[in-house]
Amino acid sequence: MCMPYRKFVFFLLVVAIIVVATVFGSFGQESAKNVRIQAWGVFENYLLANQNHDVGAVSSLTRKLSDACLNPETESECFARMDYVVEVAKDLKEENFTNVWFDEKQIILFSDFKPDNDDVVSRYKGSYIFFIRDGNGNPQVAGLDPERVWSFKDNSESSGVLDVEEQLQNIIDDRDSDTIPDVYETCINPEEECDGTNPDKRDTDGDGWWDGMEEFVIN
Ligand SMILES: [Ca+2]
Ligand SMILES: [Ca+2]
Repeated sequence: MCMPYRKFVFFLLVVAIIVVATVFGSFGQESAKNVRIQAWGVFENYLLANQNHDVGAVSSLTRKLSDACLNPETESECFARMDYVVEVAKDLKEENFTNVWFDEKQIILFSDFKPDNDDVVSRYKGSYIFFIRDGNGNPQVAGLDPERVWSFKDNSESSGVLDVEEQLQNIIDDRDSDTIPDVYETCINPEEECDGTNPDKRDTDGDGWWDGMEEFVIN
């Protein structure tokens, strides 16, 4: 029995929507993947340039060269800074940087935050690499946070409300994806330092830089 004409048109429409959604979805994924690969490549070259004390290469791969590297008289300090960068970054691995946020101005690569608890403190650890795009859109290394730690004192016994896992989750939840957890933007905990930025707005002041970029890189 033939499919009625209307049903057939409806069927075609559904197929078309699925195809378009799949194609656009894969473009989006591919784009994020490409940004991640490109940014990591820049970071690797940046580390190599630091390792080789290649001031020219570091300058082209980073947003801002250290003042010590602008003056030949402070070359030893410049090289010491380069060695420090290599030292703190040497254990970072590409396969851990599975996450990327990006727009036309900035890129953030970051690892999943993982629990790292001992008997006294509960905490999450993760790593960030910050990039700023140059005039051609190419990433330049702008900041490195190899071991970001979010920690808290377990108060599940006194509060009786949240267990440790829930408290951990609360301390890393970042609903506007700007690298500043909600608790540091909403100021709900008087014992914590607080930014007072908008937890639902990535770029609170509207200047194009995400709040986390401003706090950890730009300023
Ligand atoms: Ca946030
Ligand atoms: Ca901003």
